[in-house]
Amino acid sequence: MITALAGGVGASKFLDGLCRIIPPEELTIIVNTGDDIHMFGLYIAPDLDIVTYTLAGIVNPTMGWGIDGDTFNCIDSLVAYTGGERWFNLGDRDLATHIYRTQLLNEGRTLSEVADLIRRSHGVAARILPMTDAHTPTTIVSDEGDLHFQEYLVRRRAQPKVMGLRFENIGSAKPAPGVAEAIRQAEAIIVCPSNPLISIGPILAVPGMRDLLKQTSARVGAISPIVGGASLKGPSDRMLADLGMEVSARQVAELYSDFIDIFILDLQDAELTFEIEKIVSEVVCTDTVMSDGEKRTALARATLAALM
Ligand code: FO1
Repeated sequence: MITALAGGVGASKFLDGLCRIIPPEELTIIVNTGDDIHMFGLYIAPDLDIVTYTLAGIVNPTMGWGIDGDTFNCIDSLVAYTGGERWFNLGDRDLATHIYRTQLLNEGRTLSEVADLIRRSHGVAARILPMTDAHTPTTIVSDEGDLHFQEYLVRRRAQPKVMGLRFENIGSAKPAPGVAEAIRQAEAIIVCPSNPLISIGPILAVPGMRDLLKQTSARVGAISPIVGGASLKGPSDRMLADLGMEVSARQVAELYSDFIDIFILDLQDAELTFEIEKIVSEVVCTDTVMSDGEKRTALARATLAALM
């Protein structure tokens, strides 16, 4: 059994590769829900949906989120009513997921129950768990004031300077059902190449999570989302710099150094191997840039070979 910690787009590409080389029913994915947001009365869970749609083979391949070929009629009509701008693109078919999820949550089902129903109806064999059933949205403390993560990332295109992060309500959150067991019982645990601050960070901030990762007998490996001093996708590099951290794979390794056994970094960063070996017991250097399907599976193979 393999357990993965995942954010959105980068993680999903890796997980797609992984599911092509192992039986997907042997995989449990613990997903960040700090990006979750209420909009138009609906509960939107972007990373859960990105992982589900990618593994179902229906994600928009250009954007890495949303459903391929989706249309945007409903959101355009909604925006016309409210007189606002269409800054968050909820597609018509994607909206069905949010309506279904919200209806079930309103009926008293938990986020983990709903995530399971949704992934099963899309024929996804891997188990997909939210990190917690509580709503713990990420707030970006910025030079423009406090912003919900999606407002910072999508509406303001990651332009505001990040001065701090807050994971709301995290202190009282519990790991979702199945999360602790998936970490304790795994043969190997993989931290996907996701933003260490706002994708993996919220998962690690759920009380008890870091201790579970430190105590598991499984080997834990993390893949760097920073390559050559820049993030491949998203604002990880800018956020690290804004928060006074080094923009490097070494910095990512340091953020995880208390619970990982292996750090996987890109060939472009090979010269950092020696430095990272001072903080993590094993360092593996391989091609981590997943520019096509073959590279996704190659990275998954290299990661498993290092871990098992
Ligand atoms: N990202 C964007 O950059 N623009 C969007 O309009 C947008 C809409 C959207 C709708 C549903 C969904 O599940 C994800 C969506 N994303 C969008 C992606 C999302 O903002 C982030 O990439 C993730 O939260 C980070 O993993």
